[in-house]
Amino acid sequence: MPASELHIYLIRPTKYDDDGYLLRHWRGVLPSNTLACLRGLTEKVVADKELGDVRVRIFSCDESVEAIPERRIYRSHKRSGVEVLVGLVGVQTNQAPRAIDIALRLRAHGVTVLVGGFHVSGTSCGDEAPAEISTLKNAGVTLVRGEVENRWAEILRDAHAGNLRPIYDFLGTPPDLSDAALPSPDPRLMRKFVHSSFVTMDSSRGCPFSCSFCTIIQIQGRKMRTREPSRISEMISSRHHPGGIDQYFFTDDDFARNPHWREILLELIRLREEEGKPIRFLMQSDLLAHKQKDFISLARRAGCFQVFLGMESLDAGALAGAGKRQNRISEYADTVRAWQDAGIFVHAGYIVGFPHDTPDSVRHNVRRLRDEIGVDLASFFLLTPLAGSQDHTQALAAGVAIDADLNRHDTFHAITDPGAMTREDAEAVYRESWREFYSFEHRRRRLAAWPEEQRATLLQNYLWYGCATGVDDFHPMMTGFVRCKPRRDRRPGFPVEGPVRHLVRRVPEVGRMVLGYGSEIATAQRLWKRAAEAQESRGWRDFLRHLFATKARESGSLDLACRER
Ligand code: B12
Ligand code: SF4
Repeated sequence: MPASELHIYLIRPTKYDDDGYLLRHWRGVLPSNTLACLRGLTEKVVADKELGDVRVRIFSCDESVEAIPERRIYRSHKRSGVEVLVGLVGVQTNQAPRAIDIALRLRAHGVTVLVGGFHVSGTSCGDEAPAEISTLKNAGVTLVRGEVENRWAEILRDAHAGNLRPIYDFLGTPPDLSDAALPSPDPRLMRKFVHSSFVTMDSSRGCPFSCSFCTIIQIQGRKMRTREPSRISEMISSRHHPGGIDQYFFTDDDFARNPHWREILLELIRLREEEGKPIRFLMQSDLLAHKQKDFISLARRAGCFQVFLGMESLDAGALAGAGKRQNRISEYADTVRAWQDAGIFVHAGYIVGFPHDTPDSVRHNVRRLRDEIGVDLASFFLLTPLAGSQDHTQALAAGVAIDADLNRHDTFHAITDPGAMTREDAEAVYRESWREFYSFEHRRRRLAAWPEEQRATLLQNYLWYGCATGVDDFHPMMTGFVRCKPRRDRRPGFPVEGPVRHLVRRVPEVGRMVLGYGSEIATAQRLWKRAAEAQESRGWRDFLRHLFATKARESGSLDLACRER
């Protein structure tokens, strides 16, 4: 007889570091949108009574900031009348090894496990499936490929009836998103992030372009699918309250290609200007967006404070080779200026390791990105043939030697020998790129270009990026603050150290971390002072006031940047 209670655990696995320890922090920075999406979908299934009278409990866990409640899962699993289902969500390729280890542990206790996300979606799950997928299949784990909007109820019904299929494959038939359940961030989890009032939201999915290194187009498609603008503003409006949510990360890969961008921005402007809700957000956009009439000005009025632009390279051959034809290097500087003039920071995505890149050409171009193009922030990625991308298919077909350890497929490790460089050269110049770009002088110059409110936000970003790359030695998008290393939960193949030995390892590490943070904070203090000298001088106490103010700071006003140039 089917159970009368269903306990659904939605877990975002983390990844391992090179020493086999979990990558976990006391506080995270960027929350998982996939986790919030699955939670929203599950809540809707329950609200619509799609599972009849079954009592459903939902628990979400982000392993990058907390431990998986394994004991609680096993206890629920043993209770009669309770069915437990664990969904490992948003599993990217670099998280696949960790996801497999969790799945096998849970399966050994007989718990029902499902795995979804970009790795499963981007990898063949049929007879020719690679080893990691076969391991999951053989262990009785259910694999879910593609998006589950409008399909989650069906899967949950199958689970409840004990009829889960080994694979649900929705790839190639992406769902309509117009009225789909909205992401629902868990308030308990939000408190584990530095900005507890900051959440994610995807207003559209898909991308019309065709870059060869990108997985998105193969999985979410090239046709844009979008949520109804009214639903987005309804949600933002209802969530926004003192102590609630006021900062958003629109995770759309290209917000400018959302056919409803104008309506969404106008709705946000109405919320800000008529209802006095000081919403702020950051978004991703393409390099042509500034040519869309009103796009930048409306984005700014709607509360956009940072835009992420996928510049990828300053080598025209690299862009052409990767099929990124929409990027025109000769226009980069003007594009950046257009955003900055509107009062929006520009954050460039930049890839190291294209076939023609050499250590010298990378160094040269990173300096150009910093000095000529003048972006405020940059995130560097090593070119990686990620599962689901055209580059991956081609590399497999060409027999390219790819590092078999998926944990390293995180764009922070070189997993092939990129063109003119060895893996070691590529990793060395990659790490140098972070240091070169974030020179003291560049940060000072960019900070001085912004008024105090925005300067504080930019300095927070510099602190986070400095701590991630300089102290943790990880990509900022994977890190948070204060690294934790649970002793017992180590990657299979690495020994679990005894308490004393672990202490001997951790004490100097923690010491170095404290000193590292201290040095980053001291640099931030100097930067603040030096940047402020160019303008009306304000003290360090003002910076701290801004730093620890988690609520929106701009109270609806549009303080346009005064610039140094
Ligand atoms: C926002 C984002 C982030 C955020 C948050 C992550 C998140 N998942 O929300 C942050 C900044 C943390 C991040 C970091 C990174 N990211 Co990222 N990120 C994205 C982005 C732009 C949007 C994610 C999103 O919200 N998608 C919408 C959700 C709803 O789609 P989804 O995840 O596929 O989930 C749906 C289905 O897959 C399915 N599903 C998923 N899980 C499950 C589980 C179950 C049980 C079921 C039933 C269904 C199911 O249902 C969901 C709803 O339909 C994607 C690109 C994209 N368009 O998705 C890249 C993307 C996921 N990221 C990517 C990468 C490479 C990274 C980084 C390695 C980059 C870096 N060097 O730092 C790090 C890794 C961090 C880590 N170890 O966790 C790659 C992953 C490719 C791959 N094969 O691994 C992507 C695809 C972009 C790309 N370059 O191709 N990322
Ligand atoms: S890299 Fe960006 S622009 Fe290129 S296809 Fe992917 S999402 Fe679109």
